[in-house]
Amino acid sequence: MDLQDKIIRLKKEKNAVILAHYYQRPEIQEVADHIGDSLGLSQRAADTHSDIIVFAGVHFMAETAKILNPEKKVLLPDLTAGCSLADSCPPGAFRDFIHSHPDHIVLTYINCSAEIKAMSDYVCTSSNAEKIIKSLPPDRPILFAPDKNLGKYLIQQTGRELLLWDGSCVVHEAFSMDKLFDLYRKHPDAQIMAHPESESHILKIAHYIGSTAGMIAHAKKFPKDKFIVATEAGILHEMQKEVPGAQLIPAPSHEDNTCGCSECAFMKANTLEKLYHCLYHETPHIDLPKTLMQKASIPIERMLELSR
Ligand code: CIZ
Ligand code: SF4
Repeated sequence: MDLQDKIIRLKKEKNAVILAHYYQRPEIQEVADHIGDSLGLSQRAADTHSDIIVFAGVHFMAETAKILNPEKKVLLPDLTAGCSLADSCPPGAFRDFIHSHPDHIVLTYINCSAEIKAMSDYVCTSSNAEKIIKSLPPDRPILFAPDKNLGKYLIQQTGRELLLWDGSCVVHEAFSMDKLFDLYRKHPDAQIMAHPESESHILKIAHYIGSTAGMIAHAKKFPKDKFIVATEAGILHEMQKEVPGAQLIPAPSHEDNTCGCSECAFMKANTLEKLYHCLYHETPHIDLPKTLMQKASIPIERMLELSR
């Protein structure tokens, strides 16, 4: 029996659910019960009846699943699967930042630690950020963290002034404008799609800007088209399954790596072997203090309520 069959058998025996992010390795996406973006996977985590949640994603995502299911075991195949964006917002410095702006509503992108969520009034993802901002009282100033690129994009989209934390994602800042122009010159009939964590010069030339789930939905409207996709290259696996007739080209990175595209090393820390071992041994798992989970659950629940 191969590893994928063993994982599928084990998850049935243990009544476990496997949630995989679009940026996971294809062989992991293939054994998942649900594949999605941060919002979709949080929603699946909130309504699961399984005893065990295996989160094939990064640490902050598994933490969110744990906060929504404090009584359940939440496994993460590799505990070192972190996030450069979450790391760019350390709790001590963020506490000082919000204390020096006590009148501001604290809105945080879900790509942050449980400690940051516990200091927030609302959490959002790139799928629902605009909707959440539009629901906030117009007379209150808003502080947004940790992603400054998404923050700038949201200011432009909503017309609301946001006080921004200076954080970013290495993967979405790795796209090369020069290489992208060269590629576009070779494929002038392609649509450029970009994630709003990308820098503003990339967003300026994009035909479509949206979350990972948004990009897949957009591609489905043009199933025979050609797309240059500026987000983590793992998304191409599920996108190609959804639009088999489309030509998908990953946007080029300025780094000279083997794929020529931008990959998240944290997401790729999870492997099929690690997934099997973590499900078999039920470790490593996410452990958080109860009071922290209670505080962090409030802004997450508000987000889920506003995303229905
Ligand atoms: O960059 C990420 O980690 C993204 C885009 C997560 C998500 O699903 O929104
Ligand atoms: Fe974090 Fe960027 Fe990786 Fe997403 S792609 S998990 S924001 S480092």
